[in-house]
Amino acid sequence: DVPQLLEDPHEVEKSGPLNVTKIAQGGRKLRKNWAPAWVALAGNSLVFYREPPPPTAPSSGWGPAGSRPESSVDLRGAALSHGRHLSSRRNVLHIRTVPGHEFLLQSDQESELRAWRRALRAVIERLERE
Ligand code: I3S
Repeated sequence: DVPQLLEDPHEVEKSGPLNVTKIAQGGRKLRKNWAPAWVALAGNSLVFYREPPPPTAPSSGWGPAGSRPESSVDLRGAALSHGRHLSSRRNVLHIRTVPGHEFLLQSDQESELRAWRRALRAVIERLERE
């Protein structure tokens, strides 16, 4: 389902390119498949797009109007951890959601990954207080 956030770009807290792989689905381990993605953090969701938005798109960070996210996950109750034990790549972040979906996010830019970690932590903590 397309997040209602598409209509409310003000809720986008962060977006940008990351390398992503899903490593578990519903608690079941998956084979890694690293791929570049355009990732947006908005509301209580982390949304994955295959392509970045075109330069003509509003600066909200979303893909083109009506573009479909590849997938999205609910961050309510999610756990964040350093992913260094799960990958040989540098600057890796591990996310585990309540239903047991697990992702690794990676950037070659340490500052970028740190910014994502901060932003994700802030959203997860806000959801805990709600
Ligand atoms: O955790 P793993 O199994 O060492 O992850 C590596 C593998 O998934 C590998 O794929 P194949 O084993 O299917 O060839 C990937 O190419 C690597 O990128 C994975 O390791 P890193 O350390 O890059 O997450």
